[in-house]
Amino acid sequence: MPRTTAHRAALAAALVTPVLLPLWAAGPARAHGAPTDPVSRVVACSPEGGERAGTAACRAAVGANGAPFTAWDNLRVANVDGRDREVVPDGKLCSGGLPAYRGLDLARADWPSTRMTPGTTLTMRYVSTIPHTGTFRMYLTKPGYDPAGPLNWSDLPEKPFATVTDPALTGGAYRIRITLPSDRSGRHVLYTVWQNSSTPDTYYSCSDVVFPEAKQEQPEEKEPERKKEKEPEQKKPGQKAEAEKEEPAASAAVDDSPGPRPRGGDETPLASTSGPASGPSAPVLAGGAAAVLLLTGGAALAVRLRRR
Ligand SMILES: [Cu+2]
Repeated sequence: MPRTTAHRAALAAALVTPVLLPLWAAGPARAHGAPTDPVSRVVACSPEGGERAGTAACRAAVGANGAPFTAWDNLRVANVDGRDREVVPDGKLCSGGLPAYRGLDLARADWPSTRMTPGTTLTMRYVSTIPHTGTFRMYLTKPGYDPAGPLNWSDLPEKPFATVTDPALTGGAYRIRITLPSDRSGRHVLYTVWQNSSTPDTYYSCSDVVFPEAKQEQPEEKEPERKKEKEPEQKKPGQKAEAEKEEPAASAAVDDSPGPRPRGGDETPLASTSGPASGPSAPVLAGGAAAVLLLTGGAALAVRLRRR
C-alpha cells in the first residue's frame, strides 16, 4: 500500500491500541524499529527506557557507548543479504558491529530482562512506525550459554527457532507469534534479525530473557506450588488454550489479525520484567506509559510522520 496510507493506518492503530512503553514521547524523528516485548537492550537503555534506563547495565552501556541510545530504532546494516555471520563480527552481535551502538555489546549478566517460560507460545512486539516488508529470524542462545561472556555466533544455533515473514503491523508494532524452545533455563539472549525486502537493510536486536533455573528431573506432582505461582503471571486464561489449539503449527505463526480482536495476552505483557528494576512498579510504569502515550503519542507520531 502507498506509504501515506500505511502511515495513516499505523497512526489510527496506534491511537486505538497503545503500546506499553512511552516510545513515542516527543523526540527526534525516527522510523524503522526494535523489539519492545521482550524488550531489547537498545530500547531498555534508550532515553525512553524508563526505569530500565537507570539500571547499572544501561548506565555502563551508555558510558561505553559515549552517547545515549536515542536512535533506538536505527540499528541497521545495509546490504548484508543474509550474510549475517560474515558481516557482523563475534562479540559485536548486539551492536550489529556498528560503533554507534558498541555499548550494547558489553558482556554482563545484569541487562534489563524479561522472564519467559520455556516451550510457550507468545506474541513478540517489534515497534515500528514506518512499515517495511521482510523476514524476522529469532534465535535463542544455546543451552549452557554464559551471559557473562561476549555474545558470539557460536552461542547461537545455526538455525533460528522461529522465522516470520511480513507479520501484521498493528498498534504501531509488528506482532510476531513464536513458540520458545523448551530446553532453556537461566539467562539467555533472544537475538532478532529483521532482514528487509523493501529496503537493503538488516536490523539486529538483543533481548535479554530469563527462564526458570533448571530443576532436577522430578515427577510433576512434586512441583505443584511453583507451577501455580507462575501461571497467572505469564499468561491470561485463554492464552494456553489458544496456544494448544495452534499446535503443532510450525515454530512460529504470524499473528495476522486485522484489528483489535480480543485475544489473551495482547493487552498485558506476556512476560514480566525482572532484573534490578523489577517489582511492583513495573505494572505501574506500564500503565503510566500507556497513559502518556494516549496523551502524547498521537501528536508526536503525527509530527514525526509529517517530517518524513
Ligand atoms: Cu526503516
